[in-house]
Amino acid sequence: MAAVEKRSRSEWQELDSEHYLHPFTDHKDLGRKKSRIITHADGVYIYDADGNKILDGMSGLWCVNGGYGRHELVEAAAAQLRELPYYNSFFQCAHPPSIELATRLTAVTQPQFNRVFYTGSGSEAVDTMIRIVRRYWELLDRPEKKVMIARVNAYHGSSIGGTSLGGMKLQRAQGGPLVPGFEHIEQPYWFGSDRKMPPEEFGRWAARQLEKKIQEIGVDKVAAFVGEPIQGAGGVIIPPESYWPEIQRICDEYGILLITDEVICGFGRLGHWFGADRYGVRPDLMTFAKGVTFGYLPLGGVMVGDRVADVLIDKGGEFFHGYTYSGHPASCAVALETLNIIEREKLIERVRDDIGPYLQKKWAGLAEHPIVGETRMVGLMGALELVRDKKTLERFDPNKGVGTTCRNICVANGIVMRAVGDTMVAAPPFVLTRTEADEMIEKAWKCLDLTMAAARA
Ligand code: PXG
Repeated sequence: MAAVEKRSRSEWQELDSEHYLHPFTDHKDLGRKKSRIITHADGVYIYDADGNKILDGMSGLWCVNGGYGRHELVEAAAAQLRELPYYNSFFQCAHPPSIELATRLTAVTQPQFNRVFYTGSGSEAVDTMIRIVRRYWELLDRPEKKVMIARVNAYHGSSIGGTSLGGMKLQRAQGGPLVPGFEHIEQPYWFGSDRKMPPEEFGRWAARQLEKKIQEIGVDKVAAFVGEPIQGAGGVIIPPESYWPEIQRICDEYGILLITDEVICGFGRLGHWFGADRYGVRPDLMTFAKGVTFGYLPLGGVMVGDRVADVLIDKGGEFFHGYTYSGHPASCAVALETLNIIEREKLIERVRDDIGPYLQKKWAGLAEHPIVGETRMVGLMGALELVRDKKTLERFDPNKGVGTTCRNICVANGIVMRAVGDTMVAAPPFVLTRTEADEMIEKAWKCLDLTMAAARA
């Protein structure tokens, strides 16, 4: 028996407007336009209450990497809910799914990772990571080492910790004061720079902003550097190849912790298990969520490297931190089956060697479009820069909201892409076929035409 009432689209829209506060939403605006009600999904397609079929070029919200309609995941959840729907892992208890998953996670991560702390989401993973980092330096009798350095335009979640660590200007401007102890350096966004340096030189320059910041603050006060391997919500900022090796060098030289926030990049998005693997860095901690369950149930966590775990365990006593849903049995069972699917269907190899390169090539072809100033894509994570003038790369007037227009045109024409300002981003499921990739590119081209017409009108 379905627990969810069947209603008409307009009834749902009315109830939605009256009762539901959505994430990151202007409700006065939404009240006028009404929500698009998504009712079901299959493969790489979602369907709305009017029966429109839309290719989900964003994998939900960067998470449904295995596509919709995965019966194995439904069965894994149902079986676990029957066996043991919930028990906590406080008070010296544990249960098989959380233990099995911990073991599997340490096998797919770099060798320094032998332990995991579970959370219910990416934001909770980030908060957990912040508390672990602070605790680590306290236990080493360096309590003054508290400052964590992140990047401008980084997204690390919406908890007060994630908001403070993150570099999203508008988000940070609301509801202060923020948590102290976070500093921000420039992001490795070559297209967004004055482009006077060649990309590789720019990458080294951007990385050296970390060194400059450490020297400015004093290494005695710096705890860690945190970055998304590729910034996702910030607009798929793909760093030049020179960037991460230089970040690694600086973290090593100054002895600070290196942390990658793998909430989007983790579990295959870049054609490697983790973004850190793609860029050849050795993080001390990694935060994850989203793709670990293909988004079918909420789960997040922090992989804790030996350097940190050994100190926490040997010297730390009780760590006063944890969540009711840390290691939820059904979420862990779904994550285990997700890992099975990734391995059985060789989805990471598929992103790296097959559908990734195929889509990348087609995506690069969109650079021919008159309002596209740059295209970029690694694995299945890409962006298009919309520009007013293709020759000078001058952007549209930001007040015109051309990116938002393009996003709306995309959805109306059967494809989900997300707009970050005038940067269009895409991150389709790993199971995307070549035919579906062709469809994605055809639709994107058509939507760019329509956007150009709208922007010039
Ligand atoms: N870190 C990173 C790198 C993320 O991308 C979080 C932490 C927080 O995860 P939770 O599970 O608490 O949402 C994220 C989440 C967007 C968008 O519009 C991106 C995210 C969330 C919502 C919207 O691109 N990323």
